[in-house]
Amino acid sequence: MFSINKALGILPNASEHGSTVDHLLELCHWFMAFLFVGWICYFFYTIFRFHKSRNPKADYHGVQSKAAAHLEFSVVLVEAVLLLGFGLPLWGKRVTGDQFPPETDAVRVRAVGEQFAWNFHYAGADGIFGRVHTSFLNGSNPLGLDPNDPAGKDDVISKNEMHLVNGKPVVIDLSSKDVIHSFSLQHMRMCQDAIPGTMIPMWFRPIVAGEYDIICAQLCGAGHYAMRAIMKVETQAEFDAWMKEQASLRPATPAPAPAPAAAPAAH
Ligand SMILES: [Cu+2]
Repeated sequence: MFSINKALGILPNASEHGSTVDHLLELCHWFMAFLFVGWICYFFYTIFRFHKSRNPKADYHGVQSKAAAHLEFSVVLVEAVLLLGFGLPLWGKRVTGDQFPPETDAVRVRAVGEQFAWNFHYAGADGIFGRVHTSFLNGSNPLGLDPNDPAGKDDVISKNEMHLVNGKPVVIDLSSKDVIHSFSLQHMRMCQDAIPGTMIPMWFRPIVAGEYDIICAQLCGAGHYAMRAIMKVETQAEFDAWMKEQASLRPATPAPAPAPAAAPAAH
């Protein structure tokens, strides 16, 4: 069957829930197409019907028929069904706590946006995220990992590259270091604003292995166009190998923050 989504160039879906989002999009597009054609026909009808030559004298009674009101009500009804019957339940599944997969079954990632890159933080072999604090932030410690926290010793930090396991759910805790960004995973049918000072969880299950784009969907500054990262969906073995490689590349402890500049000497 002809699909408006496809005609508009929707990217292939790679997540478990994505087909339900596509279904809703397709319904909305058909409804919009129907309204568009309807309104255009009505527009031309009014041009013809209320032309000056057909109505030389103004009619002070106006339209008596209730057809327009009934039509408007039907449009509102269809929109309410789309929103309450399809949209809200889909949204609820992604944001309500009891729908999230158990932590032990999921890949857990912290994603932190900054002008203009995405940082990813994995808990490493011990499964515990090291403590982070803004006071530890510097060029070689982009997430402010506390060098004194033993839980953080094996953590994996990656820039502009997120790895996921095919078929395994992922829980991403999303945040930002500076301004509002938006973490957009078009193939996964996921998009969430990254807001400084907050940690927003999102989850999905990737079901098609491959390499996908992660883009920033919020105009966040002059380099916004280049704020792009890669998402690799791979087998558990490939994922474990990548983790091992990243852990071996990481220096034992992040470099300490540079000492504050010395006060100028008094004369
Ligand atoms: Cu951005």
